[in-house]
Amino acid sequence: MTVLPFPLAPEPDEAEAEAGRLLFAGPVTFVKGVVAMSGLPEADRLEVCFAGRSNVGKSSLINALTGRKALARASNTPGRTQEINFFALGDTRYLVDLPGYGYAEAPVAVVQKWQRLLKNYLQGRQTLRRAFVLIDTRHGIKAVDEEILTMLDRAAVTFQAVLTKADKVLKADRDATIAQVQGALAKHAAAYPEVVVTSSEKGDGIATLRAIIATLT
Ligand SMILES: Nc1nc2c(ncn2[C@@H]2O[C@H](COP(=O)(O)OP(=O)(O)OP(=O)(O)O)[C@@H](O)[C@H]2O)c(=O)[nH]1
Ligand SMILES: [Mg+2]
Repeated sequence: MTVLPFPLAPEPDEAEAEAGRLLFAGPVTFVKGVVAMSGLPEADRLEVCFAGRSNVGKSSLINALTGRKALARASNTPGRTQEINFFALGDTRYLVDLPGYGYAEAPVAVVQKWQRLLKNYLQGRQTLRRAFVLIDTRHGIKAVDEEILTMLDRAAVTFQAVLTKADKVLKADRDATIAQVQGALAKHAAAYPEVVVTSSEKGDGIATLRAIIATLT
């Protein structure tokens, strides 16, 4: 059997799944919404962030992970998240909900401001341990995603591809997107070599992602 590079992340073992379950069953609190690099909370703990095109499902995924319906503001209106939102997971980790990229419907000056902040954050945050880059299972990796992935390579920030909204596609289409994503990741030095397929709606991949976050050191 040939082993594909960038395989799907394996199911967590019992200990990893339990670590994830316990971490996310504990307290999660909104810390602050940040609009400028000067507003970032002190870099005093491990941090993971959720990046991706506008409307890909970043805020929904944070809600699914934490089991809270409206911790992060999710909406059908693209461009919903306009700040960098910090959530404290216990006192050991920050979860960071980012504004989407590739969204063209807001005034240009406003969009440029978020995009600059987003890029400065992704390139300049010492404690950022992993960036989860969300990819819509219906669409795969697009040019705007490539731009961010290349930036993460240059900044040497490890990123992991997370497919979202898996409930919206048939298995054959899902498999085609997985293959497209695997091919695209092969060109990126900073790509973590496992892909996670999720549905915030149905719960697919949520236990796996919790375990990944809980076992990061
Ligand atoms: N069916 C389905 N819909 C989803 C899923 N995840 C998110 N959505 C929907 O997709 C839309 C966008 O979700 P958000 O979580 O707000 O997306 P976002 O990436 O935070 O968007 P911005 O903050 O605007 O960049 C909402 O209508 C969600 O209900 C999923 O797993 N399955
Ligand atoms: Mg959002």
